[in-house]
Amino acid sequence: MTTRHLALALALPLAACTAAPAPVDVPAMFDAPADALDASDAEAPEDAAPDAPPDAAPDAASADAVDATPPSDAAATLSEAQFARAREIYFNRCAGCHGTLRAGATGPALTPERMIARGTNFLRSIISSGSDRGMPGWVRTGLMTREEAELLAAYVQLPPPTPPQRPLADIRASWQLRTPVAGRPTAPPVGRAWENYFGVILRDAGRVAILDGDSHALVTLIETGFAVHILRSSTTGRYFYAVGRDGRVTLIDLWTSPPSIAATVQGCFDARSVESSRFAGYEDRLVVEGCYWPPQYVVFDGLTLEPRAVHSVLSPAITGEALDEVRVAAIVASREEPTWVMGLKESGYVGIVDYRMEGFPMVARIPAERFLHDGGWDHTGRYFMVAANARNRMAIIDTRERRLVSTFETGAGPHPGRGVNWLDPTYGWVNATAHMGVGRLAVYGADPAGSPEHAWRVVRNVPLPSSGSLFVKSHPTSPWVWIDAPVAGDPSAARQICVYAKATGAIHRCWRAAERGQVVHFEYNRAGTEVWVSVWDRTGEIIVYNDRTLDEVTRIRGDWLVTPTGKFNVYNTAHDVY
Ligand code: DHE
Repeated sequence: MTTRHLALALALPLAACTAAPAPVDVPAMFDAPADALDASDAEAPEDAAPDAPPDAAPDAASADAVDATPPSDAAATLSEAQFARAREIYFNRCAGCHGTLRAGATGPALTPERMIARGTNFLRSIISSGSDRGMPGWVRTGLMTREEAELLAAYVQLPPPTPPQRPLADIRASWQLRTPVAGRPTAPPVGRAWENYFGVILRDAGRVAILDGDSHALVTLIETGFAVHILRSSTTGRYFYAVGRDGRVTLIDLWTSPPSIAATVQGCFDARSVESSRFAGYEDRLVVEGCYWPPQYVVFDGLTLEPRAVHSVLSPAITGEALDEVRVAAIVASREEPTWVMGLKESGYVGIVDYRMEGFPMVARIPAERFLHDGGWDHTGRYFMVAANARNRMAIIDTRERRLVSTFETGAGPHPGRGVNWLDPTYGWVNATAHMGVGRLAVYGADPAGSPEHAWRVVRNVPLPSSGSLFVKSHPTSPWVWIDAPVAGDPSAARQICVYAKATGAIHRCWRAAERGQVVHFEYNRAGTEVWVSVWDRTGEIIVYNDRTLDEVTRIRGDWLVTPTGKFNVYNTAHDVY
């Protein structure tokens, strides 16, 4: 056993992670620490760093886990077992925002130099209590014990370990075809409005629930494994593709009774995005997975998930800086041509993959803005609008001409999800983003044909009661835009919903929707008459609202409803309705 010294030993018991999701096999994924890593963080998003440490007072959520050892500000020594445990916690909870190699992106860089300068007390405090700029209070919300926070505070002061690559042969070895195409139903289930099914992610249960959008009843539970992040529909809607933080892709067939897993494969060790082939003639034929680690995209057969190709996306940044980590963030599928369009987070390029070509190569890399994250199409399906959230900007890509049209500032930490398209009474077609770091809905012009003078400029800055928003949502038939705030520092703000009125350009109403957890992410039913919202808590709920009156229709409950997050209606997801 080796011991990793910074200064003083941490007298920490290895705490069991009672609130952690089903474990992913992280230790197998990493090699020894890369002591020789370039720790330069000149381009890392410093501006996302919290200004001051929050109060480190212990809280009720972690009371059971309180260790009598007085917290120390001295740097730490971690035993090999502690290091392995901290590495797993980091991977499960922190890598998404701060990067596998800790070079920063949505969250600031956590390089050893910067972390040692911050000191153990500061680090323990911010890990425990969070910040009002989007950093969750992990101990405050009960998702980490104090011991785990202490371990992490030490871990981030040490050099990050180097994770392995994942070549096509390894991906192929993970592929499991449970039901060949010939063994599947040839017609949809009789008497089921399957195109109004919802796939609901039960994040920490490692499951996806399929619900009937007409009756609100549970249809079935699918064992998808660790922390599914999003679902996307195949173009016909028959299949859901689920992608998890462990890089596993699950193909769910909605035509079996009940819906079931047809195939699985693991293209990466860490992933957030998946998308199907949407161009005419390619419906349901191909699917692409965007990896966080390794830096690559993987193309699979859309009906079987048989791996077809893997391509690295590693390159220097648009600024010329060398990079060790480039993550594939949002992916959208064009209907104008057989391409996928993907934001390459750290490098700042938007890549275009032509899936009509042999080997599915990336045929264009458009310099846009660094730290690209989430986004979606404009109402025509020509422009890809993607948030560079650590740069406080939106970037607009013309996918037809394959060029950057504009970038513009919207506020601290824009996070639109897929965004919302609607016709504003003054500014023509617009889109909008709320923000993690400021209480503001920024409505921007997105109508270069009809209202060129307003296109790609913020036309309305609408104040919101708090920062901490992640998603906005609407439907073509709706008078409203729904806005959440799940990562607001104040727990009561994190349970709030606001509704913006398209007609008046102002907030119509805000209300507290739950008494526990965080209220997150919206999805409409197929008809656009109901909105589903998650109460993200171990005792979770789905609140269903009438979209016209904003009245509650029902609360879906059940002991299976553990930590519901994203919800995806089959029809709306297959048709990119947003
Ligand atoms: Fe997400 C979308 C990455 C945290 C729920 N999330 C996305 C996308 C990316 C991303 C790149 C766009 C995918 C696409 O369109 O192809 N998310 C990340 C992170 O890196 C981050 C910040 C930290 C992490 O460790 O993962 C992160 N995301 C979260 C959450 O904490 C959420 C609320 C709950 C969870 O599952 O962890 C969450 N992200 C979602 C959802 C979407 C999403 C529901 C899809 C929105 C949609 O309507 O399409």
